[in-house]
Parts: sequence; structure tokens; C-alpha cells
Amino acid sequence: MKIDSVELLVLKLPYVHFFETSFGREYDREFILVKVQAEGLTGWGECVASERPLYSEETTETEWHVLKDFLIPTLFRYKDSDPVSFYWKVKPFRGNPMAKAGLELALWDLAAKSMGVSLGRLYGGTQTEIQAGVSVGIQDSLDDLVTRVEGYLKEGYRRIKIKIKPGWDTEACAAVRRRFPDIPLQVDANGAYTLAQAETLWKLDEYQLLLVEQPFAPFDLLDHSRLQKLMKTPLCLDESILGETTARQALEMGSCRVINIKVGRVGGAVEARAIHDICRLREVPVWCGGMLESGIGRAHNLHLASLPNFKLPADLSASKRYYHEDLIDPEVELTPRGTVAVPTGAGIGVNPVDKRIEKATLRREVFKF
Ligand code: OSB
Ligand code: MG
Repeated sequence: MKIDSVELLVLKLPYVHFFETSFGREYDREFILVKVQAEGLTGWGECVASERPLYSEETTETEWHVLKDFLIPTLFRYKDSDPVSFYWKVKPFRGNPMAKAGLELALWDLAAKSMGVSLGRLYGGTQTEIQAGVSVGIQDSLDDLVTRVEGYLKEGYRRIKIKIKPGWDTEACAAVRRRFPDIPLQVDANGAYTLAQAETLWKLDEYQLLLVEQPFAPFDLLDHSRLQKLMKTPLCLDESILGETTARQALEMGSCRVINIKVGRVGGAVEARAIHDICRLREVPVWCGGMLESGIGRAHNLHLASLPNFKLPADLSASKRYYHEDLIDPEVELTPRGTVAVPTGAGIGVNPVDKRIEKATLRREVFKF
């Protein structure tokens, strides 16, 4: 397709409730939307880095720089809107997966719209709805935690994930388990531990968790394999899995038994699908992680999560769990079955609302072909 323009927008949206992980508490999310226009169609992508480099090295500012100075010029030079070509053309630029994914996803949306099919169908997805889980941040007290978990269970979520850190781990699990002995429960440390704390992590085996997510630092595949040998509970890697290669290495080393796929973390849907496929061949289940995206990024996650090996409930919750007013209409809602439906319209299949986007925009720039 002949691309007319690429637009970058920086937005800020306040959360309904603060979100705290082992790396800190956040009250709002700053992020970049990518809007590509071609032949009368609009493709949308969302970048998942936040203002500060805590989850990974990238920030909204580094994404802006890499998009503006390297990725968009590469797209301009080759004049090729195919997302798979884009993946190969930007591969020489090291790292910066979240910047790459934002633009690649906009090209995927455009490609699916030009064919008149949903993105999920273009990917080869087979599931029409995704089991919805909710990721519950660190709270001010254990009572607050239990109350919040209870609220989400009443709304119908199928699985609860609680964030942990040293000092907020076994007690948090015990508090939730005491009240809800049988719910599907898992924990996420976002890399807050080291092997020296293996004993605390080992104690988590008592709480019948579905999995323990990313106990150690992203680079640390070796110590994850040591810990996995000590624990019954499956380990799941998030930050460590940078692409198909690290996924294969983590599985061969026994560093985890489950993989969390986030399209932003791995640099786009080409890489995300490759991870999905090698895990499927090895019969290793995957699930779709989230980065508190707006409805645009969440729609992208839903299409990806429709692939057949996304077997465990996703961190894909309803719009109102994150934001007072989402950017899309209609908003994402939970079904009575505790699932979220994969949109069926062309491309991402959801409608971004210009007025809401405008209201949340801090900065924008249009790049013309
Ligand atoms: O580790 O999964 C994570 C949010 C920000 C940074 C890291 C993580 C998360 C989440 C959010 O858990 C899950 C969601 O989007 O619902
Ligand atoms: Mg995680």
C-alpha cells in the first residue's frame, strides 16, 4: 500500500486506581500512539514503554527518538507497508522493541483492514473469546488486597495475579488463600529477587499457585533454571523473554515451564507469533500479558491471544478496570463467562474516539511521505 503519513502522539491517561509493582507506584500512564494513513485507511499501534525505564530500558522519550530518527525514515526509504518486511528492515537496529512494535502493529492493522479481515484471522487465530484475568498491584494493606481481589472475583474474572516483592509475598498469598482457598491464583515479582532469597520463593510452593512470574532479573536465565529445579510451581518468564531465541534457550535450560507473551516487549507480532509457535511445538503453554494498554493496545493483544497456544487466562481486563474513559468505543467489557471477546471487524476491529484521544494528547507530530 502507498503510505501517506505516520503520526506519533504522546498521551497521558490517569488510572482508576494506582498500580504498584516491585518497581514502584504509578498513578497514570504516558504512552505513544502510532497512526499510519494509507489509501484512505488508518492503521493504529500503541507503544508500551512508560515515562520511566523501570520495566525495561525504554521510555516514551526513547521510543519517540527511535521512531522519529530510525524507524519512520526506514519505512519512508523502502516505501513498503508490509509488516513482515518492516520487521526485517528494522532488525539491524538493536533493541528498542517497544518502539518497533508500535509501528509494526499499526502496519498489521492497516494490512488486515486492506484485506477486510480481522487481525486475529490474519494471524491465524482460532479463539473467539479470551479468558480474562486481572493483575492486582501491591496495596497499602493486606485487607485492601483481599477486598480488591474480592471485588474482581465478584465482577467475574477467572484468575487473579498478585504483584509481589520482598516483604509482600508469602503473607499476601496467605491472606488471599485464607479467604479464597480455590481460586486460580498466580504471582508476579517483576524481577525483585535474587537466588539468595530462594528460600522465600520456595515457600510459595505452599499456595497452589498456577505459576510464579519473573522472580529474578531479566538477564538471569541461569538462576531461574536453578530455582525451577527447587520448586514444584511452574516458573513463568516475562521480562527475560526478548524473542524466539531467548524463549528457546529458556526452555532448553529449564528456566521456566510457561511463557508470558507481550507483543511490545518482544518487538512486534512477527516475533510474538514465532515465540507462540515454538512453544506450541514443545507443548509449552503461553498466555498474553498486558502493559495497562489503552483500548487500542488491548485490541491488538486480544487478536494475538486468539492464537491456539494461548492456553492460560490473559492479563486482559475490561476497560473500566484501568481507565475512567477508554480511547475506544465501545469499550472492552467482561462477558458473563469471565472472558473478553476478540473483535470481529476489520483490522483491530475497535473504533478509536478522536475527541478522547485529543483530550489526552500532550504532544504530536506528523511525518509525511
Ligand atoms: O509484569 O505484567 C507485568 C503492568 C506494567 C508493567 C508490568 C506488568 C504489568 C501488568 C499489567 O501486570 C497487566 C495488565 O495490563 O492488565
Ligand atoms: Mg510480568
